[in-house]
Amino acid sequence: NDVSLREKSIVMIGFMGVGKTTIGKAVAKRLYRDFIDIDEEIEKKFNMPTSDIFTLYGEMIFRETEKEIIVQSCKQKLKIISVGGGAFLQEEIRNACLSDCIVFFLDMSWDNWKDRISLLIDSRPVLQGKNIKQIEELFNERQPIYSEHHSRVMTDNLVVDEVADYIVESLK
Ligand code: SKM
Repeated sequence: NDVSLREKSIVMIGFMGVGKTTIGKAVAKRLYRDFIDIDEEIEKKFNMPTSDIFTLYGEMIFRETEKEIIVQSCKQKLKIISVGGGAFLQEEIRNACLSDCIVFFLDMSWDNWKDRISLLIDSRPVLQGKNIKQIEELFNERQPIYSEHHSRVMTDNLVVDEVADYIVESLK
C-alpha cells in the first residue's frame, strides 16, 4: 500500500498479561500518537467485560468482532494498537497486521509470566477452568504463532519505560 513506513501504525502482539496495553500506551505517548486497545474496543461495543461476552455470546462472536475491529484499525495511519492475546490465531488478522502495520511481539519467559497469573485469571476467560500445567501448554503452543515474524522484544527484567524506549529506538 501507499502508506510510508514512517506513517504506518504499530501493533503490539503477544500472550495475555505481558504488558501490551501498558507498553502500547507508553510508546504512543513517546510518538505523540493515538492508542487503540482492541480488547477495550470490543468491550465498548458490547458494553460489557470480555468474560461476559464469552459467556453470553460465545467465543466465536468475540473472535468475529475482534477480527472486524482489527482489520479496520490496521488501515488507519499513525496509531499504536494493542491486540488481544488470541488475535494472531486468526490468519486474516495476521495478514492485515503484517501487511498494513509494523508488528512487535512482546515476549516474556514462562518463569516470569507465571508470577502474574493471579492478576489475570479473573478477567481472562481463556484461562478459566485451566490448571497451571494447561496454561503453560497454552503459553507454549502460542509462542510460534507470535514469533513467526522478526521484531521480537524480550521484556524479561525490563520496566515499561525501557521496553517503550527500545521500541521507539528500533523504529529509527
Ligand atoms: O482478547 C482477550 C481475550 O480474553 C482472549 C485472549 C486470548 O485468547 O489469549 C486474550 C485477551 O487479550
